[in-house]
Amino acid sequence: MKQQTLTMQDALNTAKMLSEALPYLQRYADSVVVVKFGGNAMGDDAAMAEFARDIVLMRQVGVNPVVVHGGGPMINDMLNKLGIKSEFVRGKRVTDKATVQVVEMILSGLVNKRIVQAIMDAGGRAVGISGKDDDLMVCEADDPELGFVGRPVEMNVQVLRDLYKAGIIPVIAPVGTGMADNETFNVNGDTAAGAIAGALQADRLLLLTDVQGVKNAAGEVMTQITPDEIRQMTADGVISGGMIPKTETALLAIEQGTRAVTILDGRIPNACLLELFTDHGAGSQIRS
Ligand code: X2W
Repeated sequence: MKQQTLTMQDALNTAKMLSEALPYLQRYADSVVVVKFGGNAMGDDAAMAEFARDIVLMRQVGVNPVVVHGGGPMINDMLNKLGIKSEFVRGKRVTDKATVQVVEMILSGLVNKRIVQAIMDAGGRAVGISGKDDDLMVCEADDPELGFVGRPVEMNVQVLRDLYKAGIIPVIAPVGTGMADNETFNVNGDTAAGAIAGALQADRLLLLTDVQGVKNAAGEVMTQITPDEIRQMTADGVISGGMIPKTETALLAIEQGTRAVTILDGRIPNACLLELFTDHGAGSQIRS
């Protein structure tokens, strides 16, 4: 007899939950889901392990997850240690030559490999790359005021298809290459995730962050929003600050063919599963 760690009621609930997930599992079989994992959503090792389990579970049930990560807080820590000052203009880090080297080191090295390892530890297969690999994300300078901040202008996403078709979960650091030789660009993680989701015509883009979602003028989280509502709320100043790059990314990804974008709190346990496989959903879903 199996050792009993659950009560009968808990076990029944688990079985019922799995059964209720069937229509969602069927709906998302073979779909492409781009998940942006922001530095603020990463948390401690336990939270990282849980995120990795969710991603591996998605893969196990036939979804093709593509992970794009951030790492802003980790870049800040290293810049502080090195005594390099850093500032943000309109949500993007002003990036000089010394800063872009630290950004690449932290994103492509430390953060990317931490996520790859967590996925491997959860029993999945993952390969970590940046936007430089196979010219995945070719950029131009976004704005002369920002230095080496990139705006993706050409996406070559075949490498991602090759990886997920082989059962491998791609994990992407938002560092881009340029048109000229030997250029490196720092790309905002949300921007990179939107460009990748758009180029892949992904079924879903999940932007995991540390806020509950998009709030209306009364401060309530809106569960469903259309692109037109987003535009209106931005013009009215209801959407502001750090939410702007996220909603802009969402609109761009939808314009390019992503079916729906969800902005959700990555600190909620099993946020991705809640959103994809339950009646409840999570955060704010943007779709036409
Ligand atoms: C970001 C890249 C990392 C990022 C930066 O330097 O912080 C720009 O601002 P989160 O954790 O998703 O914020 N790049 C241009 O986006 O990280």
